[in-house]
Amino acid sequence: MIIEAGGDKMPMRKGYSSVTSLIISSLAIISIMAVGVSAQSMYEYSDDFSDDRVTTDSQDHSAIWETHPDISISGYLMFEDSPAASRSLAFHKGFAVCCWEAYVDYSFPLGEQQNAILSGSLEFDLYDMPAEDLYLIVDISYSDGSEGFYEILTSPGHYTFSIEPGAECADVDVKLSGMSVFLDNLHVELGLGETETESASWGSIKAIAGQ
Ligand SMILES: [Ca+2]
Repeated sequence: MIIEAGGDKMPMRKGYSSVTSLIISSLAIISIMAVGVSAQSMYEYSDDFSDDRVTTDSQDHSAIWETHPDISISGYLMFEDSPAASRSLAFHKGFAVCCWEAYVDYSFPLGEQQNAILSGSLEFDLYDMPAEDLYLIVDISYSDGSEGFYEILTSPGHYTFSIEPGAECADVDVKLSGMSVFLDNLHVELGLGETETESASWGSIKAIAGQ
């Protein structure tokens, strides 16, 4: 419309108008991209193991026993009070060397979500079982293939880990495995960017640019 108003009678105005149009189009494109970057939400997941939600919230886990089995080849889990007298997830050692660790695997955020994980944190409390060697392996990996981390914890305490995947990461896998430990107060926070930047395709950009 601006170009038409300038017409052939006003070549200078036409040139100015083209630049103006280009600027407006550019601003519109930038605003779309900015929406994708700025639209963030916080995802949080907590489990104090006061109920059995881990059985449905985790992707996979060792067998969970109500009482200690007479013998278990593989490591196993139980809901037991920690030394802090709070119901927790206990990782018990299995009989066979091949598979004595108990484990629980999560994929966050739970459920199907169209998000890009920007950053986050993983926290939990770890307690040891009396008179036993303990360890818990924390294995974090990202769905975009960016480098995760792997750490072996050998002492009780409160732990916090940073979650810093690549920009295109949709899921973070958290695998916890070990023995002779109580896990409690698991907490995950993820800063999520909506994947609206993907909708700023050439089609939508051209539509806004009026091409
Ligand atoms: Ca608890």
